[in-house]
Amino acid sequence: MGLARAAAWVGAACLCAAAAHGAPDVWDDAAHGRGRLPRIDDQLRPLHWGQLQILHTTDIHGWFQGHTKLSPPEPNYSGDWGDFVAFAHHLRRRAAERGVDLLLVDTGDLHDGNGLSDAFPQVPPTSPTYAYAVNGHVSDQVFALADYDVLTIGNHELYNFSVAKDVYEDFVPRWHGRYLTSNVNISLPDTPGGAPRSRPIGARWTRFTTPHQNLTVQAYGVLFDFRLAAQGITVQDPVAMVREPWFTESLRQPHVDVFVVAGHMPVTGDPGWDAVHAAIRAAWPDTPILMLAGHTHVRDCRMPDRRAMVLESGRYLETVGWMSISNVSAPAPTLARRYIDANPRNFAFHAGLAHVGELSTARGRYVRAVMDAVARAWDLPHLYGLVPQDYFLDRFPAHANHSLLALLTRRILPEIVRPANPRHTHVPTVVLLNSGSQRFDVLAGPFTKNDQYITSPFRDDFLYIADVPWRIARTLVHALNRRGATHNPPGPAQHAAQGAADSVFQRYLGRQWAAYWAGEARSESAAPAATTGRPEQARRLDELRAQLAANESDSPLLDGRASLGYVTIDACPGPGDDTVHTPVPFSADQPEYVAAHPEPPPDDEARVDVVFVDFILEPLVALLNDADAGRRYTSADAHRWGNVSTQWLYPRFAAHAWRPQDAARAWAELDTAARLHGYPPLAKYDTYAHDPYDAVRAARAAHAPLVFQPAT
Ligand SMILES: *[C@@H]1O[C@H](CO)[C@@H](O)[C@H](O)[C@H]1NC(C)=O
Ligand SMILES: *[C@@H]1O[C@H](CO)[C@@H](O)[C@H](O)[C@H]1NC(C)=O
Ligand SMILES: *[C@@H]1O[C@H](CO)[C@@H](O)[C@H](O)[C@H]1NC(C)=O
Ligand SMILES: *[C@@H]1O[C@H](CO)[C@@H](O)[C@H](O)[C@H]1NC(C)=O
Ligand SMILES: *[C@@H]1O[C@H](CO)[C@@H](O)[C@H](O)[C@H]1NC(C)=O
Ligand SMILES: *[C@@H]1O[C@H](CO)[C@@H](O)[C@H](O)[C@H]1NC(C)=O
Ligand SMILES: *[C@@H]1O[C@H](CO)[C@@H](O)[C@H](O)[C@H]1NC(C)=O
Ligand SMILES: CC(=O)N[C@H]1CO[C@H](CO)[C@@H](O)[C@@H]1O
Ligand SMILES: [Zn+2]
Repeated sequence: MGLARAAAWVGAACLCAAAAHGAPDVWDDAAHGRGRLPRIDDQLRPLHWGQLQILHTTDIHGWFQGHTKLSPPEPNYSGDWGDFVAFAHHLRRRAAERGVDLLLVDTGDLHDGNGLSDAFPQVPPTSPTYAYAVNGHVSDQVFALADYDVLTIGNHELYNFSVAKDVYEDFVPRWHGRYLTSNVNISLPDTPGGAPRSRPIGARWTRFTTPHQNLTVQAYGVLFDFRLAAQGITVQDPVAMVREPWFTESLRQPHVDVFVVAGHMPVTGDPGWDAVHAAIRAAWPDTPILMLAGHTHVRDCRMPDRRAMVLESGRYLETVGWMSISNVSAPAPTLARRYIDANPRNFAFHAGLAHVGELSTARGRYVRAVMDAVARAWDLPHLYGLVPQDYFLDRFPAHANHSLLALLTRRILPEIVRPANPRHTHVPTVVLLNSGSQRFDVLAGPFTKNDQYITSPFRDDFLYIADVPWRIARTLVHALNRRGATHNPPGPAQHAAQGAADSVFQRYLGRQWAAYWAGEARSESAAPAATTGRPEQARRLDELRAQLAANESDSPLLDGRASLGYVTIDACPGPGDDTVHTPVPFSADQPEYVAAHPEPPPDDEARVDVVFVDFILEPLVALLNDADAGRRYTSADAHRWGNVSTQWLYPRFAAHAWRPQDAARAWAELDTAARLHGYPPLAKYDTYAHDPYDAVRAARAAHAPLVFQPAT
């Protein structure tokens, strides 16, 4: 019903989009075949089945169409929502065959980060579909084509009141009491024009019985102590929530077999989980507590006691988490977890299918058709250009050729932002950008409107302050970086909250990389583990960074080693990742602010224009006043720097430097890179001059028979 309504609306949007764009360049992933299958020699670790298992997703952020780029490790995450729906279907069937139970749990942040959730067309308030023109309205309906058992809300559902209201009115009802918000309320009038009344967005808690094992499950949904919600939303600190009378009362039940808590809270470093765990334990000393976490985008797990586990399952539909428990009522139940790489090959393996072709289901294909229709209606495949090589957010140091920050400072800021104002022809300019404005790698291959939403979703305009002496202007980027993360600039709430979550994710990557190199050092020298103290790890890491910076095209880690991906170190027993990987290289050398300086540098006393993203206006004015005793700066000195915003940097640069006529060269480079990483060669580009992705389809077909090598 809801979907039909959305479909009608999408249809209407389709007409406007087609009319507005004439005959655009289009890159149609759907028509060209989806992402590539993973390497066939990967070793996979099976799932442990118990009496009750949970399939967990979190922080999908709109990535329902999966990862379609060819650069490693993206093919690991090429599964889309259709594949996931099919996977869940096969697992439910397997569970039924075994007479055990499977629950699907999601822990929020369903949108913000991908075109399918964010690129909805703007409509005027008079339009009948105005209420649905909010982030996530349509993609939530795509999500709801999977049948979840327990869900909860994320902070991204709460920054904008219209979005939260849409979740409350349109999304929560379809879950019939299984969408749980134990500590999040929304204020709305009961009747139009009435006084607003605060009430939980979902149910506070629920109980149900599983169909096969007849287990009584009691469930809650908790958000971390989030302070930046829109007005009209109240989030109660979980530490206070567990002292509420309703919570204590909910624990006075005659019988519970298992507690399931869905929480948009990180496994590590947040007091929320310990509060919830302790409160349940006080009333139920022996009952298993299964906790599903989110928010920091990492894979992480720990066991607060031997009958409790808390699991966080990554982000962006890269990871599907698995938690299982057997001997539920025994004194020592067995708990297990797995992080599944979200691709059709791994899904087929875990579903016990002989062939990836058996994964697909009618519902899965329907899901894909719906997503393709939405994507086309919203013009997401619109092709801006072909990116000739990979540019990474944090795989290389910021000065390396494959660093996205280097691309920004060397090309995009000077060639796109600087010329946006004719002043640049007679006044030298310094252009300042915060690296947090970049949300994802820019990878080789097609750069579409969808990629615009992925890489640079925030819209920040550029301002400038004129007549700043060069000797002052040239120090600004260092001064901004010195202020560091402890002084988050005022600005859109997402910037600050996201910055904190991102740094946890970066530490997660950095740890894998450091541990990997410490391990390499050990095995190569056959030295005992004693040499692996932190300083040693740090030294190896520095060596490696230097090595990578000296010759980026070297991939010391790839010859004969496992494919790139997550190598999670968590606090639960045994290895967690379902695929044996080599960690993705990581460099911590990523300044928070970068600058494009005038070339050649002007004289010290020359006057320059300082151009910067609008939300750092306040700190920038403060820094200028600190540095320049000769002038009093105020925000009134700042003016708009032309028609350019962070959202449009890549499309404009693509039009200027990445035109599709470079496709042949780009394709050849992609092919070389893919072969370096262990893929079979692609077909020659000229065979596919009009349809390079045909080659992907061919490569995919060649991989179709699965050869699994179970890990030992
Ligand atoms: C919330 O979202 C709506 C719909 O997209 C938009 O019109 C509005 O400006 C947003 N509000 C804020 C405060 O960003
Ligand atoms: C949430 O709503 C309930 C029910 O209306 C109310 O009793 C409670 O005080 C509210 N909590 C907060 C934190 O506003
Ligand atoms: C299911 O469990 C409940 C309570 O644990 C029990 O009362 C009931 O008899 C059980 N039903 C079946 C069919 O075993
Ligand atoms: C369940 O418990 C029994 C006896 O307590 C034990 O033999 C068995 O190995 C356990 N099963 C699992 C999967 O832990
Ligand atoms: C980086 O790119 C520049 C310009 O293309 C080139 O001259 C230089 O050799 C490259 N450096 C490395 C380390 O590849
Ligand atoms: C960098 O690596 C490439 C490919 O392995 C090699 O051909 C080249 O000689 C290396 N350059 C340096 C400076 O080591
Ligand atoms: C500003 O830039 C955007 C994006 O490139 C473009 O669509 C729009 O027409 C421009 N507006 C003006 C007034 O030039
Ligand atoms: C399981 C899986 O998807 N493996 C792929 C991950 O990405 C690497 C590239 O580093 C591929 O080679 C693997 O096949
Ligand atoms: Zn998130």
